[in-house]
Amino acid sequence: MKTLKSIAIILFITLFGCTEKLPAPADKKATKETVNLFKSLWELQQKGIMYGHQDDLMYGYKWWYEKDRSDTKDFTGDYPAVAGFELGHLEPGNERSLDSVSFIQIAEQVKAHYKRGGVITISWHANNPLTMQEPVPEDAEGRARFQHGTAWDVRSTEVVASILPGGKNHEMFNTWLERLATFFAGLKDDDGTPIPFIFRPYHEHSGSFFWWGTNICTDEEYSALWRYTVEFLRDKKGLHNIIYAYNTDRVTSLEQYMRGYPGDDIIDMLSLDMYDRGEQFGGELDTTLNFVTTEAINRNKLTALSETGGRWGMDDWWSTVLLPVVSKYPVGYVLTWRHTYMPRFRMFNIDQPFPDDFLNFYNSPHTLFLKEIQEPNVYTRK
Ligand code: BMA
Repeated sequence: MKTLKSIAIILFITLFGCTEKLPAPADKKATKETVNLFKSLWELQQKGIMYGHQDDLMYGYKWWYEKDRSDTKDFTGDYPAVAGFELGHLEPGNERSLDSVSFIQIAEQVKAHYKRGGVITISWHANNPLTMQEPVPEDAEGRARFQHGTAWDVRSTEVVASILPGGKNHEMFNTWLERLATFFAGLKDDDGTPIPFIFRPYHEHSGSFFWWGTNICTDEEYSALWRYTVEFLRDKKGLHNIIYAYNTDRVTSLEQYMRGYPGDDIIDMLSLDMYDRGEQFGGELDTTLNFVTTEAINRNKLTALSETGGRWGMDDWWSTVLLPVVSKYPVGYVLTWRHTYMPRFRMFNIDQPFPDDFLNFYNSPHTLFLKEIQEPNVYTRK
C-alpha cells in the first residue's frame, strides 16, 4: 500500500512537474488563461501548424460583416484556429479602422472567437505620429499624398525619437497608448475574465516601409519603443492578458532578425512575415524558419509565420510550396492576410474565396483549424 502511495506521489510530481516546466509568458503577472494559452501554444507548435486568417471574421471577398460568417468556414466548413484583427486608426480615436472595420464589431468578434476556443492575434498599423500633424506637402503626388501621415509614411527618421520620453510627441503617444489600453481592457468574456491575445505591433522591423522600420529609426530606438509600450500596457495599465510578438519581414541571418530585439523579459513570440515573391521563396523560407524557430525554442519563446501569401499564377502553392517547408519546423501558426472586400484584382480568378488547393492544406495532418484545437481547450487546458 505504502509503495503504491509513493508511486502515485512520484507519478503526480512527475506529471505536475512536467506541466510546470513548460515555458510561460514574460509577464510574471500574466492571468491564468494567458499562461494556459502560452503553454497550449507551446505544445501545439510541436504538434501541428494552426491556420490563421486576417480579418476572417469581419468581411470576406463578397460579404461585409455578417455575424459568425467566415470565408475560411464557407470554404472548408471550419473556422481558422487563429483570427487576426487590425487596430490601425484606433489611436486617433476613430470608430473604424483603416480598413473601415468598426472597433465595436472587432471587440464582438474577439469575444466570439474566444468563446469558440480560438486564438486571437492583433496587429497595429499606427499612423505616423509626426507627419500626420503636418499638412500634405504641396508637391506630394499620387502615392506620397496617399500615404501621408500613415504607417507607411517613411519620409522622416525622427518619428520614433519624437514619441519616446523627452520627445515632442511623447504626450500624444501616451494618449494613443491610453486608447489602446482602454480597448484592450474591454476585451472580456461574459464573466468579466480578460481575453488573452497575441499583440504584434511595430511589425516587419527589418523592412523600411513603416515609420518604425530598420532605416527609419535606430535599433536602440526601436527596442525602447517596444519596452515603453509593454511597460505602459503591462505595468502602468495592469493588462496581463497579452502575449507579445516580435516580428520582422524577410531576413537573411539571425543577426539581422534580432536587430532591435527588446529582450526576453518583454517578448513572448518570435515571428516572421514572408510573402512569396518568386521561385526562390521555398528555399529562403526554409533557411529563415530554421534559424528563427531554433532561436525561439532556445529562448523558450513561441513562433509563427505571422504573415505570408502565395505566388501570382500558382494554383498549388499551399500544398507544394508552403506546406512542405512549414511542416519541417515547430511553427505555431501560418497566417494569410485579409480578403479585401470586392477587390478589383485577385490572386486567382475564380468564384471562390480560396483556390481548390487550399483544401489540401486544410486536409493535411500537419495543419490545425479551429475544431482541432477546441477539444484541448487552449485557455483551460482541460
Ligand atoms: C496591408 C494592406 C492594406 C491594409 C493594411 C492593414 O497589408 O492589406 O490594405 O490597410 O494591411 O490591414
